[in-house]
Amino acid sequence: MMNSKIVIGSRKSELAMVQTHWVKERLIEHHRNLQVEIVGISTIGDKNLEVSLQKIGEKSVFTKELEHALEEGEVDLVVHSLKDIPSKLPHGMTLAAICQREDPSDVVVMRSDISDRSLGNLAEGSIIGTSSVRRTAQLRVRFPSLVFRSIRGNLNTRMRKLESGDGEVKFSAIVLAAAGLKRLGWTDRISNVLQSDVCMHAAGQGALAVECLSTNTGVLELVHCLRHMETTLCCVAERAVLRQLDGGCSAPVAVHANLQDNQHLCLSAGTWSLDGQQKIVLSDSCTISDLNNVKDIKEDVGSGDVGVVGITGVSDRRFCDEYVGVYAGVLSSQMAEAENLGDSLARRMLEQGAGTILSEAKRHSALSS
Ligand code: DPM
Repeated sequence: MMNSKIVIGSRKSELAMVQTHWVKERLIEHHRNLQVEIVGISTIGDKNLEVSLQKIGEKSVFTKELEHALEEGEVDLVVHSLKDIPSKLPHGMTLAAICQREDPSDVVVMRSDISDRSLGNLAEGSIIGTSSVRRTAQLRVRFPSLVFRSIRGNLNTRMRKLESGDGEVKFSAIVLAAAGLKRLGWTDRISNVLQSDVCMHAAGQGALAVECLSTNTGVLELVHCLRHMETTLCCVAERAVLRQLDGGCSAPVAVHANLQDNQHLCLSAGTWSLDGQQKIVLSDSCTISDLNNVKDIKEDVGSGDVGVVGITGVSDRRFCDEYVGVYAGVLSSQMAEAENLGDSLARRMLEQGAGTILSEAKRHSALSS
């Protein structure tokens, strides 16, 4: 073993730390002698708790400082929620692994004293907390009598604001990603799961990603054990839509991909005006070739104890192949198919006017938030 210590960078929120520890545990399971240190780093998204995401306006609100630490060599890899990672990565960065996805759905958490209610039977004018224009646009049309208000802060803060209010504002419910609640052990607070016909999720929602310098073949090799083929293909298609539509974390773009029979990749994607009145939602699917021959995504590099530094085949082209920022490994041709599916679906959306809906939505949300 050459170098058996790695440093992982993470945001400091409880959710980010739980996610990073999960990755650390999986790595130690696969590489018994590995020593892992975790370093907490604050991001703009964490520092500006009172300003809405749209106003900060940066696509990389949650990732910039972590990437800086990678560039400076302060950390070897960083762990993020994939949905917080822009579809265009800064030059020199790669997503070395996308882990098996948790439930990607959005869920409703009702305030404790009205936990038996649902969005459909709340009093007119009840306030629902979410800062996501994607969620607001989709839910406004379905529940026109409810009022949607921004709520910021990490999950713990939001749960507190739900129970005790936020200044003058008294929320009846908040909308969150199922994955975050599950990881924090708050599954029992979920009142309703929103199916994709009610609220489609964000690109990459529910999946964790490991980012590193694309030249760091040691880390690319080390994290192979974390890669999950089905999740990776779905997320490449979803991210391709986001990139093609030029949506960031503050755009009303939603998606849903799944792989059926280990062969058919099905993708739906939509964009909405902020009031939800205008929308373009399309679906398509493609066949992913030879997936049964790629039995195990982990097979393309050695398993067991590996050194962090030192790998053969560095000049091999496969180490450079990237799809929407995601490192391909042995899956290059399949990832290209997934990426094409997302690209072509988004191009059809643009032909039908998605560009106008999106630029209007972005202009309005920048003004109002
Ligand atoms: C992004 C959005 C939100 C986060 C926008 C969106 C939600 C903001 C809000 C891009 N990142 O989804 O339309 O609700 O005000 C975030 C969460 C997770 C990752 C929390 C959540 C955990 C789940 C996961 C915040 N990022 O969405 O409830 O791993 O996907």
